[in-house]
Amino acid sequence: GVRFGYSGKTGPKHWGSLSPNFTLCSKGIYQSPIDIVTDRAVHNQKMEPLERDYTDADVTMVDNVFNIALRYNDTSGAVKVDGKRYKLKQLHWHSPSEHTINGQRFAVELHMVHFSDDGNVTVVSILYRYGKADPFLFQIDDTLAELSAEGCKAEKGDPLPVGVVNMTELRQGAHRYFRYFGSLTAPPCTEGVIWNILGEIREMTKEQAAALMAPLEGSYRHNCRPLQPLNGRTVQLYTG
Ligand code: BO1
Ligand code: ZN
Repeated sequence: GVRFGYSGKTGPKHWGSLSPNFTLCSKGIYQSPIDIVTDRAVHNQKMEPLERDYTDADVTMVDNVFNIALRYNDTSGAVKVDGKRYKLKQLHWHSPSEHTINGQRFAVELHMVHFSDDGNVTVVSILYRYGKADPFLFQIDDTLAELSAEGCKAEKGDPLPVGVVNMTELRQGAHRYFRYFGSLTAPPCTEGVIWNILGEIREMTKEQAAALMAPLEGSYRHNCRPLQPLNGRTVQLYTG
């Protein structure tokens, strides 16, 4: 495939012209990420608490060149959005955060990418600031180190086994979240993605954040797409 980047000639400004499959990256009108202005978010009484039923899951870790992802299988559980089930397919990290809140950018953003049986996508996004350690990440420390150490030995995209991860932390905390309709934040920038951004900011240490980006080549350690225009969209807010 076409190699896109985050700076220079293959950077975000050029994504739309790198491949005919990427035209939405420049021509799309409902793109992600965005700045979430909390004062303009609209309370939606019809929204429900984000119901997630992830089970402890046997996952693999893959270096996608532009991020590090955990891959889940069909039995790992799902999130329910507007009554429809979206199965967890993969999760990955961006640093610094792609979404901002009232102009504030955070250290790391976790994207949990889900698909419905009819191919629709919803992402649950969790923002992190530097602080105390995130226990979820203890479970993948060793595999991250292994991925970093492998260097040229492993083919990019070859999955490494992680084993069973406990999903308790990632099932919790959606008493308050923002929802809006946007796109994938990386090529092909496909629209129709339902974004759910948790309102509660979590913490991880600087070392944990660095470990998440360490296997990536230099320029990909800053894998955040610039903010995209809102173009009249409203951000909805659920509070418990
Ligand atoms: S993100 O969560 O908006 N940063 C994002 C960006 C790009 C993708 C996924 C999430 N890419 C897509 C690929 C599909 C693939 C899917 C799931 O990821 O375009 O081919 O099936 O891994
Ligand atoms: Zn992402």
